[in-house]
Amino acid sequence: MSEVSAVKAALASQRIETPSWAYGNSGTRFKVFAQAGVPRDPYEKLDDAARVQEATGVAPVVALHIPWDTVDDYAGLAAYAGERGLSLGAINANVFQDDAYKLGSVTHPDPAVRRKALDHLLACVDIMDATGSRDLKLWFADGTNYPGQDDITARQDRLAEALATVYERLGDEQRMLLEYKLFEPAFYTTDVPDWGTSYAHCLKLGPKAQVVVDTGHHAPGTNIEFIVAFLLREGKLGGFDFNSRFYADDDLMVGAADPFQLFRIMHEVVRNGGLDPATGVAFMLDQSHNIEAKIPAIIRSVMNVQEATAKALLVDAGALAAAQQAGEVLEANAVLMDAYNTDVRPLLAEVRQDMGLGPDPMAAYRATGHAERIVTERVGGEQAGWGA
Ligand code: PSV
Ligand code: MN
Repeated sequence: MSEVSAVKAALASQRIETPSWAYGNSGTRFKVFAQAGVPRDPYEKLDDAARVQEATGVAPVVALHIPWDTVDDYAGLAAYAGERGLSLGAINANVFQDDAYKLGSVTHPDPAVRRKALDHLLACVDIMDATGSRDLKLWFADGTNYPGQDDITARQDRLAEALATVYERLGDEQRMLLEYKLFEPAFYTTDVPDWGTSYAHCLKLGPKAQVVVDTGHHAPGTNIEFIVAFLLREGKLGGFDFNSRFYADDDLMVGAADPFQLFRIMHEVVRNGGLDPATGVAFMLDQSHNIEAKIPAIIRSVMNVQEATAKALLVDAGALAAAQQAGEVLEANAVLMDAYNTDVRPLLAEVRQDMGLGPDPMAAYRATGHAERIVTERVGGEQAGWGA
């Protein structure tokens, strides 16, 4: 296999998981703007996800958020996905939208609230059994707003206890991905604020517990690619929640704010073997399309991840290693920049054509007429969105 064909093969086999909630309405805490044609239930979200897959060929997995995607029959939902060439991905637990969770969920001082949260997490594993999902994604809004509000150490103990119980419930092929986030909605302490906290809990739990890196969940200036390299080296990177940020947790399209950072992250992924499906790194999107059309925004995001991946694959690893070994700082940097500055769009167009797809996913989607159809067909009912 020539080098170019190896790059093309890697690009064709990459899998990017799209989030069900990105197909529904979302907004800021000031306003949720409704869009015509938005799905009204999880089935219509899958219909839209199928269009993303049809246009890109690399997005056949859809993550669910429970209870936003509650249905009576999860095996039936998985079958519905299968009929559309999709499968169901990470089950995202939601223990942050109930009044009971005002002071926390699994770290709440009241054991009854902790039990309620734990029961939800265990119910999510039941759903995974029905959908065939591999990953349980855990993000906790838990934390405190004021110094003295609660005991920081006791909250870590409660968290560890809940995680251990869920870990025990996981099947052999199932994993738990523990997401961290610096702040919001808690503003003083957050119980899982950073990768180190997540890593420490995952390490204690065992091999089925892995860290998930949401690219929007760090302090400004944080070197995310270092975190990625470290976690991959330790075999503890479960996956990404990709999105872009300018300020806080903006949830904008991945690669929109800083495509160079996305390239640097993907370079560490490639350098450390994370593109190999055997490592289990899940390339998930976690985005909200508040003002832009949702399906094209998701297609654009998939393309942005592909472009960063293609550039990372084009890094001349031999030349880079030689320059690094020789201490040739400028040469090493130039090797990376050469790859980053390559226009990979023609290469990706070829990859798509080799897969029997149109060269331009945005144009391919536009040509289907799906955008117009859903506006006329999806009338009545309640649009999906946060909490729906
Ligand atoms: C929290 O900000 C987060 O990144 C978690 O992944 C949630 O599950 C997701 O956003 C959707 O609200
Ligand atoms: Mn996330």
